[in-house]
Formats: sequence, structure tokens, C-alpha cells
Amino acid sequence: MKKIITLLSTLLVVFGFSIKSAIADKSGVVKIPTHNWSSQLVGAEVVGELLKMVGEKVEYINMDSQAVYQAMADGDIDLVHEIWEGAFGASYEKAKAGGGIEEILTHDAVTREDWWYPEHVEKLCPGLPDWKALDKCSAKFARADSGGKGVFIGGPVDWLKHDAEKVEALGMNFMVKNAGSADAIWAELDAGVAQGKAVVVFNWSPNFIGAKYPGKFVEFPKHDPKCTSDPSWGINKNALYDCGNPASGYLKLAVNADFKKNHPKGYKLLKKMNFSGPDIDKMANYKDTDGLEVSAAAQKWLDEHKSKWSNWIK
Ligand code: TMO
Repeated sequence: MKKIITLLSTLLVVFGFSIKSAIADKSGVVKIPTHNWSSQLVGAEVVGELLKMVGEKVEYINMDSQAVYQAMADGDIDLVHEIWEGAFGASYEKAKAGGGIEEILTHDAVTREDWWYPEHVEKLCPGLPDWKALDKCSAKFARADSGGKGVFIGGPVDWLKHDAEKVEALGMNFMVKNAGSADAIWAELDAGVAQGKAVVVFNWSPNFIGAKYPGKFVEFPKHDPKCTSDPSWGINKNALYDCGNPASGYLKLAVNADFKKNHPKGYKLLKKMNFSGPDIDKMANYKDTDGLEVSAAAQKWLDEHKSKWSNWIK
């Protein structure tokens, strides 16, 4: 018994020390979040490698892609380099308004995230890309378990949260099925294309998939900021989300408000950083089409864009 108590207290001391030293180690380390889509994962390592080149230490932390904004304001995460307006604009703006975040820049990349179909679907549903044509055609998107409703394959639940509200607000005969991962969306898309079936999925641009399959975004009523804040706006006078996502959305980079003070070298670098649409496309493509691991894909982007980033680290 005595032995066990001695062992336990030794363990406690060792464990206690290791917790303390882990926290101490983290001071001075730039904490970069990783999420669940390819360009972000590859870009996080690109940003991390560049930060190392200017003398920073980095650590990657897997995080929910909505919760990350409050985590950044609280200092649990130091930066977010891919803030997509469609999926994350609301969470980002809310956390920023609460204080603790410094916006660094808007990338050159222009973004869009919304319902999307591969080319062959246009022949199955005359009138596309208009959303009313899609709705008229809903029966073709039905599945055994959808009760006669068309099925829209949405992204993982931490991305866009409002597809079900959109369906409801627009009175569409559709239901949302959330894929568990980006790869699960592409698997649905591959199967739909292979079988020539009606398929409509969540997709975004820039992304690698447009190079694999030509296709189009569904055109919902044009986005307006009031659509998500004022129920009386739009074709449904009693509901929010009766519109599409922004067709020319931003991609921003922001940091914790103390980043400038805590990481002056990294701050100087981030101020100059800027990803274009093709940069984001390629980061996804190296992984999802070429099959490279995240680190190898990041290295490939760095190898092929030295003239671009060498100015950032000067
Ligand atoms: C957040 N995403 C780029 C997957 O739409």
C-alpha cells in the first residue's frame, strides 16, 4: 500500500511538472489551427514554414472551424490564415467585435461557397443554374431514405450552418445531408458523375474540384447582408437565409491582438503575405489530385513559388 502511494505521488509530481513545462514551452510558440479541408491544411504548413524561416516557433492545433475565432480572440490560437466569408464571416465578425483580434489583410483570392452541381446535371434539370429550376427537379435528387425530397450533400457541420434554414426559407423540396468530411463530399460527387445521376453538393472556389469536373454554382437570390439579419428582407418576409452565399466573398487573415507584441518577426511577415485564387487552388490540388501528404504539398507550393514568398520574409 505504501509503495502504491509513493508511486502515485511520484507520478503526480512528474505529471504536474510536465504540465507546467508544457505550458512554459508554449510561450513564444505561434499556435496555428488546422481544419478539415485540404487548402487550409496545406496552407497552414506553408504559413508555419514561412514563420520558421523568420525565426518563429510554430505548433499546429486541430480545431473546430467556427470555434476558432473566439479561440483566437482568447489567445488560445494565434492566427487564422483562411477566413472564408461564406462559411465563417459571421463567427469571425462576432468574435472580432468582442475584441482581441487584429485583422491583417484580405487575400487576393475571391471566394464562393454554395450549392454546386457537375455539368451533366444541367441536362437533367432544364433552367439550371436558377434555384427554382433545381427545386422543380427535386424528385431526381431523391433517395431511398429522403421521403421524396431531393438530397443536398452539405459539408461537415462546422462549416456552413444554414443550409436547412435556406431550404425552409425558400420553401424548397430538399433535405440536407451533411457529409462527415470533404472526402465524403467528393465521393458523392464521383458516384453521381460515374452514374450520370442528379447530384448537388456543397462546393467552394478556389478549390481543386473545378479542374476535375466542370460544373456550376446554383444561383439563389443574390446575397445581401440583410438576408442574414433582417427577416423582412427578401422573398420570404418572415425568414432569414432566403438567399445564396456571397458570390464574391473575401478570404482574410487575422491574428490575436497581442500577436504584434508577442511575435514581431512573424507579424512583419504576415503583413506582407497574400494568397491568390490559384495559390489556394494549387494547395488543394497537390493533395487531392496529386495525392501528396500535407507536408509534401506545402513543400511543393514553397518550392514552386519562391519568387513570391521570398519578398515576404525579407
Ligand atoms: C470552408 N470551406 C472552404 C470548406 O468552404
